[in-house]
Amino acid sequence: MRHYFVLALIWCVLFLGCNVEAQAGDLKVGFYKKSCPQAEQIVSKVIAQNVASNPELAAKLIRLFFHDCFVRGCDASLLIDSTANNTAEKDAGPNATVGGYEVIDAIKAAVEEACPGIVSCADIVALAARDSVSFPFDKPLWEVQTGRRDGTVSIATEARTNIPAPSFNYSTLVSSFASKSLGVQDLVVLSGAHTIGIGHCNSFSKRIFNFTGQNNANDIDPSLDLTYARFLQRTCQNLSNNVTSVPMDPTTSTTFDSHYYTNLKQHKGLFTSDAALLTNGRASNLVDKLVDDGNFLNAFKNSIKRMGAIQVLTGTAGEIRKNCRVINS
Ligand code: HEM
Ligand SMILES: *[C@@H]1O[C@H](CO)[C@@H](O)[C@H](O)[C@H]1NC(C)=O
Ligand SMILES: *[C@@H]1O[C@H](CO)[C@@H](O)[C@H](O)[C@H]1NC(C)=O
Ligand SMILES: *[C@@H]1O[C@H](CO)[C@@H](O)[C@H](O)[C@H]1NC(C)=O
Ligand SMILES: *[C@@H]1O[C@H](CO)[C@@H](O)[C@H](O)[C@H]1NC(C)=O
Ligand SMILES: *[C@@H]1O[C@H](CO)[C@@H](O)[C@H](O)[C@H]1NC(C)=O
Ligand SMILES: CC(=O)N[C@H]1CO[C@H](CO)[C@@H](O)[C@@H]1O
Repeated sequence: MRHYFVLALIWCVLFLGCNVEAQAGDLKVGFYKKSCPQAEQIVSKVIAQNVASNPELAAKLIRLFFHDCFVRGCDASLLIDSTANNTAEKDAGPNATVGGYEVIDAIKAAVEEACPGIVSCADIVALAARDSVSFPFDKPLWEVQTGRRDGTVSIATEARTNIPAPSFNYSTLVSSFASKSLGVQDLVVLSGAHTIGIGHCNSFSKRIFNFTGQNNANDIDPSLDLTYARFLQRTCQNLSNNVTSVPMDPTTSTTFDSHYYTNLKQHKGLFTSDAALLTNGRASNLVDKLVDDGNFLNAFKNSIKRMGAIQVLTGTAGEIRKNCRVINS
């Protein structure tokens, strides 16, 4: 008896087989092969229809996946609407600029029509992120494991405490990712998603207008390229501007490539959290390697798979939501 316990414990420690990742192993590629063979095709079709006319959607959807996974795991809790009694994750500050919910609804409607009650919203989010980012490449950039089930809890304050802020430094970023069983490599690689999409001025304006509390046009974060900082100042105008946005990768803002790392090395990372990746030797070495496009895309495959397995609900846990915005009654 005791023997088995010790063996189980060793298994647990060696393979992180206990607790948080206990069910991650239950995910697999092609989970719906028998139960809903058209599922993945439907997702990619609806995504193609939407992304073709709206390339910015890819950034929205991969960010949606990240914000979902970092709060209660990848369980589509971010999709749940607030009710009279509950302020949900999507209505928390960090989610203020998350988008793409309508496209998830459209996919869910199409999938429900083909196979009612089979495909989880959480899996749709994971597939939609992959397919939207991959669309310009005409081939899937990474493999998506499926078999996630949907959570039944969504609490705004949990988004505030679990989503890393753009003001985070290296050590707070590392602990944020560690709390989701992700390492330094994952942090540096997944931050590369900032190769697409936009950031609003108020996410970085302290760096260009009020870095040390002087609140003047020369109070600029010294880790920021000065010419770039001046450009950002002209674009943003003032410290409280929350309407203007800038591309995070100024040169190739809709192309999913390794250019994020090139920018970083030129001190043009937009957020403190981006610049922070150069403040640690190990992370900075990784940045050097990831400047190579092939290295980046390969590493991204692994890290996004790990992100997609955070605290997943599988088997009979959770539910398959009928409407991604509402917990089944
Ligand atoms: C490392 C910690 C991270 C921090 C602090 C962070 C923070 C932010 C912030 C503040 C924005 C801009 C929001 C706005 O102003 O509208 C943003 C945008 C974005 N983030 Fe992150 N992020 C992080 C990691 C990630 C990860 C892991 C992914 C995906 C794998 C990701 C994907 C994106 C994308 C694609 C956008 C652009 C969204 C759009 O264009 O609407 N981020 N992030
Ligand atoms: C809100 O809470 C009240 C009292 O606890 C309950 O009667 C009501 O059914 C709840 N409404 C919803 C929409 O959950
Ligand atoms: C990082 O930020 C945390 C929280 O704001 C702070 O306590 C810590 O001193 C900072 N670390 C460094 C190295 O600046
Ligand atoms: C500038 O930064 C200082 C120190 O962080 C802060 O006390 C002050 O409120 C900021 N100024 C404005 C206008 O937000
Ligand atoms: C800051 O700049 C934005 C964009 O130009 C503008 O909408 C806003 O009114 C300005 N706010 C202040 C306080 O000047
Ligand atoms: C921007 O800031 C203004 C003034 O502080 C606020 O009323 C408004 O709700 C904010 N808008 C967004 C999109 O956060
Ligand atoms: C899309 C969405 O629901 N955004 C919400 C995020 O949270 C803010 C509050 O901080 C709401 O105002 C937004 O509506």
